[in-house]
Amino acid sequence: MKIYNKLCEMRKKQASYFCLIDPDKNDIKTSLYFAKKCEKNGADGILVGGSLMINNNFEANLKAIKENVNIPVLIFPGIFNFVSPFADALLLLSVITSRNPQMLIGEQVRAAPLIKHYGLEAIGTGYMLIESGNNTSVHFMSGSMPLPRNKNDIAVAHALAGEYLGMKLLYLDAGSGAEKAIPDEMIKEIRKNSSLPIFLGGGIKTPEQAFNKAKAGADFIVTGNILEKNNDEKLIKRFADSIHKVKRS
Ligand code: 1GP
Repeated sequence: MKIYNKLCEMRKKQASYFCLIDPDKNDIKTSLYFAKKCEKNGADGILVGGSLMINNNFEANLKAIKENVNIPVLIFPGIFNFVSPFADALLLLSVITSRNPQMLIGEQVRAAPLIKHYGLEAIGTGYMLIESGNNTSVHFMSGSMPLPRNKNDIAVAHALAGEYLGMKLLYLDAGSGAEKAIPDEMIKEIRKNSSLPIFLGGGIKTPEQAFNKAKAGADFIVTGNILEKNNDEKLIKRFADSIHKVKRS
């Protein structure tokens, strides 16, 4: 089954939990250890990626993770050279809140021939960057102004535009290490107006917060920083359990 279809099946049952691993911050041994802990403690999938590629560690990390866990492993690319066959699929992000053509279509054009070469499943993703109280790496690196966090109508218009343009899912992101996560009200408004699967991350610090974001309508909750800062298996389990409480059927 294609991973996109699997994600659609997963969202029909309950909200899901994805852990983000940034290969620039981990060597292979650490990434692998962490990915296994995530799987063991109830995570439903792993995202691998980041804003930069400093250590040239990406593909080796990805391959090690993919070969050692059974949950979906998705590439979450900052730039076009995050393309590798050692994943179940790649979220082909277009930063639809941006007005920077490089992030809207330029990076995707660079990535496309390699995606075809590898026969990798690419999932067209409308990536929405939401203001989060601080300047995160993705704000700066994408050269984009984030969408104001209190403008639900503008957020809905972007989500609709993404859907009408044929994007297959939305990724709502406050940016890694965001001070403030995306407001529940904004998620509810987008959920009311869009039928697309929603990934959501950035600045989520507690299982309760994750539960609220899932309850508001996000299908796949992503955490990165909070797990990097706390090497705590129990925390992974608490996140997974809280998110899984949100049933859809
Ligand atoms: C970043 O959504 C992810 O793109 C995760 O953010 O690292 O703040 O959890 P955090």
